[in-house]
Amino acid sequence: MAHFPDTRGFTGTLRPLRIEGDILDLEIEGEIPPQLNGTFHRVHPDAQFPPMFANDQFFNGDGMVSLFHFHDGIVDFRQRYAQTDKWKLERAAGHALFGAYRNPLTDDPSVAGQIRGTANTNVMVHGGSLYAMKEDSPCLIMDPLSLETIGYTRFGGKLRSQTFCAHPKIDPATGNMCAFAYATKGLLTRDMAYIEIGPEGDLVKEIAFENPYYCMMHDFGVTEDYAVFHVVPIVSLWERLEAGLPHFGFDRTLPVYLGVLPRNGTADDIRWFKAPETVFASHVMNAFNEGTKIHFDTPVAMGNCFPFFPDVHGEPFDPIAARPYLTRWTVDMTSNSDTFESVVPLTDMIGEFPRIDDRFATRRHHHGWMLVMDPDMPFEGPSGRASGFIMNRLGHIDFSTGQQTSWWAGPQTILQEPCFVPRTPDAAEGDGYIIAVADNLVTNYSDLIVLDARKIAEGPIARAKLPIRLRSGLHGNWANATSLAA
Ligand code: V55
Ligand code: FE
Repeated sequence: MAHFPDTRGFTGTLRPLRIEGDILDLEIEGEIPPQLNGTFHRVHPDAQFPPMFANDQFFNGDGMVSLFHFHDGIVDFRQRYAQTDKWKLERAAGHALFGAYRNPLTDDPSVAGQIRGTANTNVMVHGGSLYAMKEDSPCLIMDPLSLETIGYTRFGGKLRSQTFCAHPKIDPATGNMCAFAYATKGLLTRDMAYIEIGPEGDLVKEIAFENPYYCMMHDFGVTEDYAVFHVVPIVSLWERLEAGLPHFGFDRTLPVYLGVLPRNGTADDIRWFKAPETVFASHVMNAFNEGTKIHFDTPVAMGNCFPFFPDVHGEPFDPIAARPYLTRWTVDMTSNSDTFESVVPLTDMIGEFPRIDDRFATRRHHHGWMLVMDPDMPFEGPSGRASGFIMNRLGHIDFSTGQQTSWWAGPQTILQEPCFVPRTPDAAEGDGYIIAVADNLVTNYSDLIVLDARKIAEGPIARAKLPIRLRSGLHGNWANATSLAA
């Protein structure tokens, strides 16, 4: 008999959903542009069974994958669990067997040595397969349309890394998926790898290297010539796991680095540039290089953004310092100095979940979108959400003109990560649509909203309406119908 913890992480707006199913032909408000032909996959953590510990955290839930299939102005919805090894073992047992987030010392002994991944962080189509990813584990392969799980892949046994990141990018020049991995040789190790997967899903590159210290390596940047790794002190130690502390904690006494690896180089070619001060950064909007000069756009906060990964020195969580602002970090591979060349704030919008028109990844981007928190707008939803962030606006920056626009989702709604869809395959950069899941926390329904990407202030042109509210999610991606046939 399931009984979830009576805590904020499992009740109210974070009540588990656990619904798998299909809805053919969602109710539409407005009109879905008929040229939207393809799929939007996104994922949220959603524990299959009550967790072993009442203080279980959000990032530990089993991956629940949603598919919005757009065709002929119609949107079909499908939702399935990513059937990880963990999910299957727990399904067979009828209860949780894996314990705390990234702490195998808390697992039931019957699952010792099993892959602990939840595939709950990102989903992306590549080479006709759906990659469901969690950064502590190998990549899980699913069927993009049926959402059937095929299983973990090591790319024909060729990938040496035990893990695969949740934030790969597609290089538009080669069609390669550029990825990385950390803790490649085991939990808490400093071993990393830069990885490229060819358009057919074949491993074409794996460059092993070490990072300055073990930390959460959640995202990275890829330019035409370089892979760029931001090292932020969200750290861990075996002693923490033995003591039953959260896997990660924030350590402000450690430096922030930007590591730059030439994509055609070796581990010996990496340079680590030190940031002027220790700050927090998680997601990367995009990176690009002009010769040896590398620009890296990331939302930067003065303090820790993760209250559930508390400061290792006991500093209290500061919600104001946790506000991120998109910032451009620049380093130069030919510089004699091991520090950043510049740190330039790009906006005064408080924002995270940055995205670009992915067809322009690795090159200078002229458009970016992100979720924005506007604390000055009224909010009618239940207060005290676990993350403390109420992402009530969608923001757009036109980097050519510097113009910033945004759309407020209203007092009842929070937004999930936006995704850009080009109007046509060869449309100009930024000419297309933004799609995003919008959760109404009062009516408890979610809509998939569609906006004109260059006119977001006008609000949605269409909504595909779900008869349920989805759980807060992480990441998702669009795939054209043609790439599904690949
Ligand atoms: C993040 C999300 C994760 C995770 C590590 O910053 C970092 C997001 C959903 O899981 O395990
Ligand atoms: Fe992420």
